[in-house]
Amino acid sequence: MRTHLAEPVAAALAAGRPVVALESTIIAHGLPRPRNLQAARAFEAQLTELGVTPATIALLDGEIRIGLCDEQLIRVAGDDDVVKVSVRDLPVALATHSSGATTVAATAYLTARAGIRVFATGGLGGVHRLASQTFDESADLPTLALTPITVVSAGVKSILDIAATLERMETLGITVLGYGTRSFPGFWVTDSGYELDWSVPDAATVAQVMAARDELGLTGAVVVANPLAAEQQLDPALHDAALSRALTAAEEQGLRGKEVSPYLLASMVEQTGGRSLEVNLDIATNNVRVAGEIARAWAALAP
Ligand code: PSU
Ligand code: MN
Repeated sequence: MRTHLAEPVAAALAAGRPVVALESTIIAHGLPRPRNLQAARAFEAQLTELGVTPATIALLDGEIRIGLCDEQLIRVAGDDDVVKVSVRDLPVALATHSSGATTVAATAYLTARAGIRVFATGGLGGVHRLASQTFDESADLPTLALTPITVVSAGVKSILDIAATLERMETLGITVLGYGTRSFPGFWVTDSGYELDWSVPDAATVAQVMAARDELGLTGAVVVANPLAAEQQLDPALHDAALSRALTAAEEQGLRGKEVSPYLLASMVEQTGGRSLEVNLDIATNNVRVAGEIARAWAALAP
């Protein structure tokens, strides 16, 4: 078998105890070293403290790992041969015994396949600016349309075309819930300026939505959009200035495919003098907490 469930994850699933999956591309390619390893460990510790079993997802030497030990986390955070793996890369990575960090799309797919219902990330991929010319839309969206998972994010990164991403999520039948808000978050900033149709007050309501989704036999994901508190956000003026410089730099580089998102994230860190990184870590911490609460509410619902 090429899928390895870590022992604590297998035990929690068998007993119906709460489990939260964590994405690894944010660790390997979304956050700079050595903060990425500290963050990966902190996310897991945060869940353990809540009584939730963490399951960081990655590929190591051609094997699917659902839950990593500390040595394996160190590899994902530090090894240069850990590639970015989206859904279409999964079979190739397995067949060639490669190691990879999984994007939201690949994590969602593997997480649902392992019987885990909730996962946490920073921000989802989506439709890139100028996508009408480049066709650059993250595989996160079509995968979430087909995957029974609840994913907690701070919306989509403002490097993207947020309006187009929201339209695509509507088309694809992805349920989007504002967590305590009707304003769609803009990742580093609390409010993207776009309104959502639905807001839920708490984790118990998200669990009820998940149950109703199952009852209806729907295929798609539930996206829980969880904004940062206003006092934690990146100063919107700094954000806008840094973003326009990052987008210009990316265009000058002529990047394509899977390089685009990591480049823009790293460029934002540079353009904000490291401030966007601190905010990114707060975002992920905030999402991990909410995902833990949802997993607990879900476990409490199940018979
Ligand atoms: N959110 C973050 N940091 C990240 C990403 C999301 O806070 O690094 C990653 C996710 O793995 C997401 C990916 O799936 O960026 C999107 O990449 P692309 O645009 O190439 O599909
Ligand atoms: Mn892309």
